Amino acid sequence: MGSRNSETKDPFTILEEALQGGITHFQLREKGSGALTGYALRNFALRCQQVCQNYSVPFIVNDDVELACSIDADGVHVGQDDETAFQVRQLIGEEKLLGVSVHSVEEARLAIQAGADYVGMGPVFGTTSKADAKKPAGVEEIKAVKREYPQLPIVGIGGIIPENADQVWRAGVSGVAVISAIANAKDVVEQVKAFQLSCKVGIGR
Ligand code: 3NM
Repeated sequence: MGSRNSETKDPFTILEEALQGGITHFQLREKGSGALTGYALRNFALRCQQVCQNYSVPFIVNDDVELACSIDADGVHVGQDDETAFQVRQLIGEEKLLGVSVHSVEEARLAIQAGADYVGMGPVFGTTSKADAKKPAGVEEIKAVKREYPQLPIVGIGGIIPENADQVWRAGVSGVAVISAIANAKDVVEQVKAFQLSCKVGIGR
């Protein structure tokens, strides 16, 4: 989530409520028109980081390796078009989490070689939160990566809501990443709990 993913609510309130609801990771993704830059971005990131620390939840930065290192974030997430995962692993060292967006078994293989701790796969469903999103991929490729690399944590992303999350869990993901369904929820705490329940339903726990 970034500073502009909700038109009605302050981002720190959303983050605080999402943490109260029980999110397990937070990724700062500041993109699109009106995105913060420079000191404003750094200050926004530091405030999000502090809120996450209050709940002992890892704080991950999307794309911006320099920002992540300068504020000592817990991890970095990069796509296929960003600095290569291998370069990022060299820059951030072994301690920080490295997440890589992949779309195939081959990209997953390369991400593992580069030292990824997890991979993001999407968009599973249609999304309006990412301007350059590919077309919805469903869950077949997630299943293929899971079959090939059963130990690799996969996070599904893109258009996921509690009502469709069960099929993503069943495909074998370790987590789902969500922007709009949480940022625009009437009751953020309840929405996060609905996602937790979808996991139990989805994998029959
Ligand atoms: N990455 P929402 S889809 C940030 O396919 C992002 O890699 C995607 O937002 C990918 O939950 C996406 O609102 C947007 O659909 C996710």
